[in-house]
Amino acid sequence: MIPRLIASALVLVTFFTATTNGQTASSAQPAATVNGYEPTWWKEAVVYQIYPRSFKDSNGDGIGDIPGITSKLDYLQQLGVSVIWLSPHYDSPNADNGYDIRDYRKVMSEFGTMADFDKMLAGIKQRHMRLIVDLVVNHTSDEHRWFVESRSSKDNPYRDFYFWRDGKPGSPGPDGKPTLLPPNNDPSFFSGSAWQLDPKTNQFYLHYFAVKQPDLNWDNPKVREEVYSLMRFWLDKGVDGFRMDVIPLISKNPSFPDLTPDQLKNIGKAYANGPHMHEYLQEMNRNVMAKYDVMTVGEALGISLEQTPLIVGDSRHELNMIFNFDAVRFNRDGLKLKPFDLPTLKAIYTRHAEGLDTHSWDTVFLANHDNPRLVSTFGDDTPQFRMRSAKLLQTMLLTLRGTTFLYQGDELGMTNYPFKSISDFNDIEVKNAYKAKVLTGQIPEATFIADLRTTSRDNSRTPMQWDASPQGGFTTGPKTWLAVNPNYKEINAAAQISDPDSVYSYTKQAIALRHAHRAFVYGDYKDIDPANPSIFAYTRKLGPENFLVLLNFSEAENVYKIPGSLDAGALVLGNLPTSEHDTNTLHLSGWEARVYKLK
Ligand code: TEU
Ligand code: CA
Repeated sequence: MIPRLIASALVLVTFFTATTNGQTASSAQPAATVNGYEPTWWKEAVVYQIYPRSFKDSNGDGIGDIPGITSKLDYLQQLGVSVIWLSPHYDSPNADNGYDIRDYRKVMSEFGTMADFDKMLAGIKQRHMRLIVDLVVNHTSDEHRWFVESRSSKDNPYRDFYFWRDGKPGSPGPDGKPTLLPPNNDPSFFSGSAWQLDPKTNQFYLHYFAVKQPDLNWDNPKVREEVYSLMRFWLDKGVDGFRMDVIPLISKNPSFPDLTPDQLKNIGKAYANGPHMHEYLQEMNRNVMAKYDVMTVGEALGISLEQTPLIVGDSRHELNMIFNFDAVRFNRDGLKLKPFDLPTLKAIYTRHAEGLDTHSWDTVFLANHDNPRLVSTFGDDTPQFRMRSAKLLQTMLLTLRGTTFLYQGDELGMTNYPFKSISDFNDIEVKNAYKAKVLTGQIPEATFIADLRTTSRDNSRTPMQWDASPQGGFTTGPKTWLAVNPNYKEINAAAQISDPDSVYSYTKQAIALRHAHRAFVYGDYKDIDPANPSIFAYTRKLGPENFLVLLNFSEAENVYKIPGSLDAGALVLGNLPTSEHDTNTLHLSGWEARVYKLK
């Protein structure tokens, strides 16, 4: 008798001691996982990207700014977004619209003051939202103090903040003088060589992007310390994390060998994943992120799905998640769009579900400031199907596995812009390509412009369409830095906020559905009909919760028999009125989207 009592007493004691000074014990207990995932705020977040130059102008100069964003925080809160990603807001000469930073601790004068920033951040927090800012530290502006110093002389203390190399002797120039060729054949992403000769010291410096965006030398520990210090500056202000620009490119092979013909076919891959990339990301995490409750998402140009767990694996202590480019550019061939093939797109999500386990979190996005508009590229922006297909795409983005990233204006179904001539464009990538490809006669101008109407980044950078007043209510001024899409009278926020059938209202519903059901966050994902050429059908299952998402990616009616004797139960979301439920056969109209509870 006694022994059992003692035994149970013993258990009690251990339990008790465990709980009493439980703080440590229980805090030591990892939070209960959900379907194997450690629940965190940034996994459950719906992120809304703001491109500040195009969001809202508050002072009539035709350029969006921070007080303009602050004036629209209620709009974002009512939409239901939980995190705002702000594209660069720092002091910049805008060679690449802010992705060329001159001073990391100063707000761009066109966007406002630090006080404006602090007021915006406070407004975001008051509305229980969070803010992540853009960290652009693969390169700086050539007007940044560090580079101005660096280029001034070979023995300047900042010389080694960047990559300087001697050129190769080239054939004599027209004046008979020897010319210098770049150190190697590295191309820039924005056309031409990635090397620029600087007459002051007669050496070349590296710039993977524009000439005014020299790459930082992360092998120099002073550079890394400067970066960690500026990150702390913003986190200490209360910022909740970073979107990190082309972060896989930060470690270079300092001997800069020529690229092979194969590597020249995909320079993103050639420049990414250098010898110290993981070491530097781990050092950054130890020195900065580990000390704050923050979210980090890396823009992972050149990183494959297979390499992704090495960056986002929670035991790697590098980044929380990355943007892979496989889906957003699945139908892209350089400046041209390839025919849309749904099974190819669907296969990407199945590969992600199989390639990223519960310790490697994913992102879900199909649009941002570097790609054309969502509905025009993945949907159908003709008048008959624009709203329906825009809603279908929001359904997809908000029911797939990973943190959802929405881009400003897609909640309204904004479309690509009818560019007519090169003068309509602002983007340096376009202007450089025009010089490199059209003025050299490689591509006829008409073809070039026609291609860019479907692929240019400027399609997503036209000003936000707030109402039907002049300039779409983006500004009270007479002009804008980039033209407003002429369809703003039909497509604008004011017309949609109070319209229950609008793309805005539907997006709000879909966001609410995601927030209400963790199955859409942590649930298992399964494509139940991968080969179907027009229907994207997948389930999200978490414990008792089991949802079926059906998306008709064609304008044709589809009488759809759900594979695998699954029965659709109650309808929880749909972009068209329907009375169909508790059945195995559904009549899906063109671009119809439905989310059912599975029986
Ligand atoms: O983008 C990197 C990137 O992937 C794109 O530049 C892409 O290579 C290009 O559009 C080719 O089509 C990041 C920023 O998001 C982008 O806005 C900047 O221009 C770039 O880095 C340089 O900072
Ligand atoms: Ca302004």
